Amino acid sequence: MHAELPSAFSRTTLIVVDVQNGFIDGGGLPVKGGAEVVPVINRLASVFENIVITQDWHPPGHASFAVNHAGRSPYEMATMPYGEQVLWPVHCVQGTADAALHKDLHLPTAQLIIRKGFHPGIDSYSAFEEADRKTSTGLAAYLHARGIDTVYVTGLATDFCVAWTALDARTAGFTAFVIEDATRAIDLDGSLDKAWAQMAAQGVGRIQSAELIG
Ligand code: VGL
Ligand code: ZN
Repeated sequence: MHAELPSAFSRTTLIVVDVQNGFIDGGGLPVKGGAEVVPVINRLASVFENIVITQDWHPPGHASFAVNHAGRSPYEMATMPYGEQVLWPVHCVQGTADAALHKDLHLPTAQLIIRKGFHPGIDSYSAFEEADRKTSTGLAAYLHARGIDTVYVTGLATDFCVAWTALDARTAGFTAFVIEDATRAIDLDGSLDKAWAQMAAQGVGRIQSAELIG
């Protein structure tokens, strides 16, 4: 047996954020062009030895749903015990087709699915930490235990779950990139520009898939 040389990607993971029916046309919270990320992510997957998937996974009574706040409408702001929160249309309810991963995803080296947003009173955009900014998902410890130091973030939506995941990756000490053409945005009141500015300020790299897979 000869030792294998470590590949360029052995200390990296691809994070595939919330590529679920709920964020695709016809879903509860459709993101414009959401389905277009699937073939790009599938091509990227072929070079990654490690892939982590996230799945938005809400109970029906979740506090982020506008219907659970009397008289409130989707896309309004609400004050939660942990801070300001956008109220969303019902999406990705546990066990429904809306919460299922897109059927055309092909991710042979995916090894972990982080389900998030399952605590009824707390939203969770980030794969690392819930919106109360206290409750860890355990992802940072998992990646450290696997010897991973660099994350490439893809999926939906650029300005919410992708951005929060990339920012928290930096806070947890990882090198982090967002692969822009493998994401699509919701873009509420300038949220996309704001997210890119915040990510740039925290050292998140902004790259295109062609830089990794030519
Ligand atoms: C997301 C809003 C609510 C996302 C999830 O995946 O970006 N956005 N839940
Ligand atoms: Zn959600």
